[in-house]
Amino acid sequence: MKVEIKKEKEVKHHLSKWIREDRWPHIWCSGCGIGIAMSSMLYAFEELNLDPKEIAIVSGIGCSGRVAGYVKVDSYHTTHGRAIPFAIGLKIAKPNMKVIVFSGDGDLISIGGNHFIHAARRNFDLICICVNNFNYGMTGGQFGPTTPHEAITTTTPYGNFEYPFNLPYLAASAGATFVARWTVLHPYYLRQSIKKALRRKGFSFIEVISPCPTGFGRPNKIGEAIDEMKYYKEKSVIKNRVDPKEAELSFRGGNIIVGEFVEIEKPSYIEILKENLEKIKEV
Ligand SMILES: Cc1ncc(C[n+]2csc(CCOP(=O)(O)OP(=O)(O)O)c2C)c(N)n1
Ligand code: SF4
Repeated sequence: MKVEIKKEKEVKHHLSKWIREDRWPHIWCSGCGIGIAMSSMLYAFEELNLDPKEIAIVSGIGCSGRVAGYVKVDSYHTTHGRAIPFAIGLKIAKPNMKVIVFSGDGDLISIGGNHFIHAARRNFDLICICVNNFNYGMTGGQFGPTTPHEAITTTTPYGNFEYPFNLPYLAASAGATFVARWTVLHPYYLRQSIKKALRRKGFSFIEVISPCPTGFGRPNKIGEAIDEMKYYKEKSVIKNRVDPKEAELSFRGGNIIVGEFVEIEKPSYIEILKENLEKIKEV
């Protein structure tokens, strides 16, 4: 029997419908976790049988922010820290679209932190996926608001003396109605949480803990990306519905608590907006 071997260019990836292949190769370092976070989202689209025309992705600047450019849907690579306000404008103009903000911890929580807390407070209808690699990967591994205490970065060569945010706790206390955390070693659960977020209203926040072997793993002697993945395997504990205040995240021997922590119903911003516009019309 003659076996026909397809040329490399003829072999299509089963997610190719969702990828702008003309942008390949991507910029990510080998062992970076952003690709797993992105493909988990693409599998979620595929499994929900979504129409690419009903999705928009907005990113800020950074390695994680490159996702907007790689996914074949309406996408916007905005300025640093401004993905959320851009996405808010888009969702108000196109309320039937599923608007996803996909960006890094520095982009969303440092320069974009103010937008983040107010979007959560308003229960604005967005899905916010935050790749947390504990540093500013793209610009050379500086420390940021999620860098663990005592961690070494290019700007904290003697150890970070600040304390980091616990992102699920921040999101929940600001008002987010769906809050989850997974590592990139949990792609199945991550995909399920993204699917859940795609089916609901209001502000959904999903933190994805991801290795940045270049900016964070190396200076902190974690080893290669595979060693960080082994750490996730040994230390991750799934605790769904735990109070996010108790969701520990340790890089010095403690645990990484993952799971879906918050899922509550509250009127979403778009619902309230529509209701109020109707009231004004009656006046
Ligand atoms: C106004 C402004 N300030 C600073 C920068 C430089 N800058 C680009 S990306 C980045 C940080 C990105 O970090 P993060 O969001 O954690 O993403 P990562 O690269 O780790 O995925 C910074 C500070 C910029 N582009 N614009
Ligand atoms: S610098 Fe870090 S976050 Fe950026 S692509 Fe490399 S591993 Fe990924």
